[in-house]
Amino acid sequence: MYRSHYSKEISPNEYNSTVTVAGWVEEIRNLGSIAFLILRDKKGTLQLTILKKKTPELFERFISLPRESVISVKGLCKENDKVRNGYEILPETCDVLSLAETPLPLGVVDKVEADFDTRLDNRIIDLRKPETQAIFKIRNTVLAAAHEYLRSQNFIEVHTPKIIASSSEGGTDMFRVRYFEKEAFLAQSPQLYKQSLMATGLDRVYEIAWYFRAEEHNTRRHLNESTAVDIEMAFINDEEDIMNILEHLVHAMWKRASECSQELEILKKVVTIPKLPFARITYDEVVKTIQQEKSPIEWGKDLSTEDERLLGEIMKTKGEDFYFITKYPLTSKPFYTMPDREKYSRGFDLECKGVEVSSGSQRIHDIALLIERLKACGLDPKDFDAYLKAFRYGMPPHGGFGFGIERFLMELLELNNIRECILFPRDRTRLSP
Ligand code: AMO
Repeated sequence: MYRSHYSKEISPNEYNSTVTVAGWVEEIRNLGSIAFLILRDKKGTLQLTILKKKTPELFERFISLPRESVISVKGLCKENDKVRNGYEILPETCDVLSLAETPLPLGVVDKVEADFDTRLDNRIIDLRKPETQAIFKIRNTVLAAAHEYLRSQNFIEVHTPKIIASSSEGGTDMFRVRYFEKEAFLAQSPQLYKQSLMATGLDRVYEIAWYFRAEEHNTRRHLNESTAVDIEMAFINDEEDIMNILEHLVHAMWKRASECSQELEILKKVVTIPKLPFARITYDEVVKTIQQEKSPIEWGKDLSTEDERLLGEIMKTKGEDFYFITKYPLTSKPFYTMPDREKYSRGFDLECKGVEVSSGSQRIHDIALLIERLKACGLDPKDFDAYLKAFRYGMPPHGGFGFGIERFLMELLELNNIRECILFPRDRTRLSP
């Protein structure tokens, strides 16, 4: 193997023995008779120290290596308390595994920050930066926490089709695809399938997957391809049962993130674990509160970005970073949402510091009411035949939520742009890399 140890896994036991390390050449400092090469791997960096007198041929090879080339080096590991890791490696042999071209389109350790588009255009190099990698390491950790929490609550993981025949969230922002002789769409949500599963006896399911939205607007918090944690559960009393799972899920993910001390240090962030339960505020209360702050919102309309921001500030003064907005008007929620007292619904959103991170609801499980609501929303029940079938032969009361992973990470790490939280973002103008 080209590597026996990662940089951060060399312990004092290895001092005075031969190790093999491998990675990218981050920096070379040539002081004439001695050169220092900083080698970077997944765990961090280490120092190679090359003495010209001792290994003249190796010295020449090292100082001419272009930055970001990939090498594997075998050498003696020596204790040195002047070096950051407490050790340095004195190379004996070096395999150059790949030479990097010059100039680099983007520096990895440059002091001057490149603009965001240059970073995204060269994402492979951008992802070599410890601060970019830290986001994806935290992402990996919080998703592990999500799987663990949901499984501990008896949810089973499922995977539903992403090429679908009808829309669940409204037709305008669907990507159309040609499916042989028919027209199909890319899924905006697993909505219709996760609900259908409630008719099978698999009464708690979750899915972590990709979704596609052809939203035209290019904002700092929208993606055209994003990932989400979705759940659906049956035999609920009302939406409160769903909100309870959601707040505990968020708490478990947030808590696990707070334990990523190395990554948080790299990102210079502190994550404070929110207290449970999260505040609940009804839509009516929200409208009243923000109208007092001169918002032009009309009852029945969805909150604008500015309304959400305003509410976020008000809730902050009350010490609430997370809060549910409950009892939305029926008109502002999708057809499958359970109505409540005439004009209201059992739909809710979870907000974090003025940004929606999740929405969910109790659903309609009575087929007659479902057909009525489809028609009231201007939809043709015939287009939903396959979905409606699930309601004809015994469907328990149920509900669920969708929780955007990139939105969550953006808020968790207080990042300015949602594109930071996805490896290769897709937006209105970006389809590559
Ligand atoms: P909704 O449309 O509110 O609900 O989406 C759920 C969550 O997904 C995230 N999200 C997005 N993230 C990035 N870019 C986008 N364009 C984008 N659109 C949505 C948000 C949002 O809160 N079927 C329902 C969920 C349910 O009721 O179970 C749905 O899709 O974090």
